[in-house]
Amino acid sequence: AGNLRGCALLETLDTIDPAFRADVLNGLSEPIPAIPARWLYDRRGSELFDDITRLPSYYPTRTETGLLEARMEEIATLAGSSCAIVEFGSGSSTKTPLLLRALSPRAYVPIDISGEYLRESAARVDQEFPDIAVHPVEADFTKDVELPAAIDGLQRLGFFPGSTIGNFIPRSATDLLRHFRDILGTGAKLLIGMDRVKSVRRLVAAYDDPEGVTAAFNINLLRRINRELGADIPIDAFKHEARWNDMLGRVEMHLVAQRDVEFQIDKRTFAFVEGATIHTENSHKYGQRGARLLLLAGGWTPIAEWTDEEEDFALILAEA
Ligand code: AVI
Repeated sequence: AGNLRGCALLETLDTIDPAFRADVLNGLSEPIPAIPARWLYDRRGSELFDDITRLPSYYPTRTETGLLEARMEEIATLAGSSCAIVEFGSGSSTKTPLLLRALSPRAYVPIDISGEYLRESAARVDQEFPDIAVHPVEADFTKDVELPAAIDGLQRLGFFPGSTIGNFIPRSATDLLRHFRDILGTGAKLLIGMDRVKSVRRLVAAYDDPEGVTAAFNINLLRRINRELGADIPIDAFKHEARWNDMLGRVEMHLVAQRDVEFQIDKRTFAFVEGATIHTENSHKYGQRGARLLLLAGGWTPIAEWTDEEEDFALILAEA
């Protein structure tokens, strides 16, 4: 029986991601409790994010896709063909086929931390574009990434759509852009999507939809903590909130305690008074000059830029 218990214990420990545990325990112990946004994306979180991208109030995805469709000829001319396209965080992107069709690159290198998503998107591209060599790389693109030798000598175009750069605080965003430059090499180009500053009403609505999908996406993090770290957070004690932080130019997602609440994670007790929050995500928005400056500070020179009529979203092409 002792052995059996030992096995069961081992199994439980096995399934705990030590990085998740450390980020949650450390993050909740900070004076301003916060958990890094990357943990929002477990299987359910990724599904909910896919649902978010189709919401009427969430304009970024359809605006960026529309831009890619409308301006692809110009983008292709400036980005150049017979290259290798390297996509950072390929996820379940529906934008990639547009780019592949217009640029007919020799190779496509999707990089994603989730092996499952990566295999799915690689298989889809493989099937639809038999002439493009697909080389998936399962990796965290914020860390060391080795590009496949098969693309040596090919002109590289990095693709970072979706305004994911906005989920990094500016200091980390410039580090990440420099890291992309190191990965891709001098002479490379980068096509990046950035969400623009707009009315607070529209910004907040994009992150607090009437359908409640973004709320479910945020709350799912608490469910994940309970399930994966054996915690006992009363889910109904927290409410999703989206806030515009004007000083820092970003929409923030928070989980706000609706009453005084106490819970345990890994034998540690956490107490939140009514109104206290767990900060779960930042989504920075950039004006035209701010976006260009961010790229320049990250080692990239902007060479062209496209926006929609309302100037809600920008696609920028830059070179290293
Ligand atoms: C992935 N990222 C660009 C999204 C954003 O808009 O910042 C994540 C998101 N969070 C809530 N809604 C969407």
